[in-house]
Amino acid sequence: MRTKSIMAALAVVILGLTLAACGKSSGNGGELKQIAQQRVGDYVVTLLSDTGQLKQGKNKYALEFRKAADNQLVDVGEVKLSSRMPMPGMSDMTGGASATPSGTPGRYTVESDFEMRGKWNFGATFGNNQRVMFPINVQ
Ligand SMILES: [Cu+2]
Repeated sequence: MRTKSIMAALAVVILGLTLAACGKSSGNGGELKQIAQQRVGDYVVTLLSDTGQLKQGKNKYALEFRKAADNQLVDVGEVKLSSRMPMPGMSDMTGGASATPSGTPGRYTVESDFEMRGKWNFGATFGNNQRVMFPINVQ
């Protein structure tokens, strides 16, 4: 009787540890959901996050560059970001945004701050001065 309940408790602990381990690995190159995608010249540029959404405030997510021809990740050198929200009757609101190489060529880690919910224009300049612009709905 007692042994059984100890075994049951152990099983719960082991299951918990397994789930925790899975949760950790998925945050780093695991299952990411697409937020938005644009084709620019020979590139397909994709924004990805754990949830597939961006929320008000600070966000950490991924920006990927692939060659359209073979869908393989491709390094594009330095990536510069701009994050602006058009405000009626006022100058645009801007949000800080930076992209750093993630260690996987073609994949960058983005940190940005969206002060308000609503529609933002999220832009990236990369490679040979190519530009991509994503209209994003921040939740
Ligand atoms: Cu605003």
